[in-house]
Amino acid sequence: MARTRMTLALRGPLVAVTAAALTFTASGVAHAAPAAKALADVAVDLSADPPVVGTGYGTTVTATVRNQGDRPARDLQLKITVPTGFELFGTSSSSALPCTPAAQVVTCTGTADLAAHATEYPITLSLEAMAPPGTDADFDASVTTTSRESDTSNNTATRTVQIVGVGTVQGNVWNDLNGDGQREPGEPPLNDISSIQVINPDDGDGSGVSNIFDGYYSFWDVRATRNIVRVTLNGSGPWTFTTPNVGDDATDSDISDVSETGSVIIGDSAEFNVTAGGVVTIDVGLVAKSQ
Ligand SMILES: [Ca+2]
Ligand SMILES: [Ca+2]
Ligand SMILES: [Ca+2]
Repeated sequence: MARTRMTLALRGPLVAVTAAALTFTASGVAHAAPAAKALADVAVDLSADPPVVGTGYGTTVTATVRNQGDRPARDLQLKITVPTGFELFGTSSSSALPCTPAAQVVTCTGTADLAAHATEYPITLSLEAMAPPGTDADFDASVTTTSRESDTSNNTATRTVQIVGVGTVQGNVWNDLNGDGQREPGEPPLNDISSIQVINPDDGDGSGVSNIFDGYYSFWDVRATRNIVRVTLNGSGPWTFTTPNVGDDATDSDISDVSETGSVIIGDSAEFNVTAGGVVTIDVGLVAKSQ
């Protein structure tokens, strides 16, 4: 009886392949499929400053155009639409993509092809907020090229800019002589801090002072967002923070020690909300370090 022999359709060493990458001829020899045609792919991003603080305050919005495709992009055109509520008073751009504002639309036209994998110098709009606090406004950008693109879903971008009001953050710094965490008559004001800052924990922006007088500080233009107060003391100085939040919020200290090194002692308040036109009081009680 003749022996039956199984034969494999493919000869030669077995290789792991992905179906899409290779094709097989009748002889079973693998060939790479032709690569997809290289195309341009322009894209735009918009970025903006943190929340703007109300009418008359300046802000900037920046557009970045890049070609993430494998072919140059011809005849680049970028349009940025400025929403009502913002007045445009300046545009900064490069000679490769110069911009012309007309009413609320800025049009930028490429003067040369944008090379594959290249990014244009960013276009920055200088603006003034005209809308009242509480307004949200959308900036829109769109970029086009006459070159064929592999993806057009990334040719537009929108960025919402929030206009918020400002409020006041103030407080007293005092020597908590009896160490009970309460500010009482006869306990004197202190100016002996390295700095006091008001910081938005979401974006890290804020403002600060290094000198105060009569144990009193005040920031009257704090954005109406979440904030904290951060107090820094000289680590080799005579003071440290008293126990915070021990009683009546009107007279206790609101700063907790968060870190100490040889050179600085840092204390933070809890987060609080500043409202437009509102006043928040954050007091800072200090005690003499025990010897
Ligand atoms: Ca694209
Ligand atoms: Ca006290
Ligand atoms: Ca308190």
